Amino acid sequence: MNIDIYCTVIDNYGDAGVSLRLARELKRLGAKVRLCCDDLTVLRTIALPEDEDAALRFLPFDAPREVLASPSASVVVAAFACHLPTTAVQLINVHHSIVLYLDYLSAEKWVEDFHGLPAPAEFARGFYFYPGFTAKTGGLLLEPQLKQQAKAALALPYFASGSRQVTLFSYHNPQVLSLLKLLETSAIPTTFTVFAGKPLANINTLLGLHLQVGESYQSGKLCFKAQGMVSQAQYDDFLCRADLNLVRGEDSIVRALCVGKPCLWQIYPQSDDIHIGKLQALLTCFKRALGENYVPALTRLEHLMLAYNGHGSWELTNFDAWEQTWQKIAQAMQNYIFSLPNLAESMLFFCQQKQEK
Ligand code: TRH
Repeated sequence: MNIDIYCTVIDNYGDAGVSLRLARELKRLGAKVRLCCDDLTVLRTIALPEDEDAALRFLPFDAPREVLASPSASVVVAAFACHLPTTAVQLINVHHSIVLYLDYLSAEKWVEDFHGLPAPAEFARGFYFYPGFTAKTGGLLLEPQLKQQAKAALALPYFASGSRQVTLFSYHNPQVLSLLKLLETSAIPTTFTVFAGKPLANINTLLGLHLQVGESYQSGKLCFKAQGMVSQAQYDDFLCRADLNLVRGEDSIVRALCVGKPCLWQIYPQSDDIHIGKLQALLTCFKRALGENYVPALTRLEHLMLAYNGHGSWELTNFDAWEQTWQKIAQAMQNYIFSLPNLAESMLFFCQQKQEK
């Protein structure tokens, strides 16, 4: 199957990140993929050189017709409501390609109803394609390698390095300060790997520092290490080795959940606090999936995540006692995540069915 994925980078890394993971998975499953992106610099910051080969090509968003037409794609993915370039639209109409409108990830219930529905406004064979947290959605990008890597990391004891290893990938977030105060009360010292860009700027603002990539700062039991951006593969590795992951956006929360370690999600902020409803929908989904026994702990986690996102107060006082419970629910959440469909497999299956009709 020849698949073209179109992606525009609005801000940050998530749009390119998800498109890249999807492209890589489709390639692994035997498709020939072209990833057309309007910011190849962002894409190549998080990709590995070996990602690009005969089966996966990175192209500019407005790639020329002679390139796109040889051969023309049988499936076109328009990621995150991007407007397809004119050349792509013309070729889709000539070849009656299937068009999938890949949407943002959400655990809201309505996603199940809209996943796979025809979207005939623009093209004869256009469909909405929703990632999600239930078997009735397209599922998540869960490649077998990450599953193996996460399981191997979980077999090692927590705090193996002698301190709590925390990855910090956030937007501007004053609530990080409340978390630091809590961690100062822990019996175990904490080392933060703070990623460059918004997370590092946030820590510098909150602590009145001028920390640069490569530098460290120690304050009591807390140590901060400023880390440059790495490839997705290396970031996954950081997540697997950490004891606590502070993540943001849709792609890093999925990776953190896969890893099966405690995590806090700073969800991408939207107007009218729409994102808060989405955050609660995720916790509701886990309560439904994991059952009654997990509801009290998941409710505590929900309060913690809400507080981390600036909604509600920090009720937690004994971090160390809570952390043990947290480690157990993180593993239960991982088991559930691993039971979900692989988005790339769902996509190929969906397209094969549509092609047979
Ligand atoms: O970068 P993000 O904030 O992306 C966000 C959201 O996706 C949001 O929906 C979107 O609309 C907005 O951008 C514009 O967070 P996210 O989704 O977690 O994506 C981060 C990507 O960056 C993910 O693929 C992991 C990757 N990454 C690396 O490859 N290397 C790194 O060093 C780090 C810290 C991240």
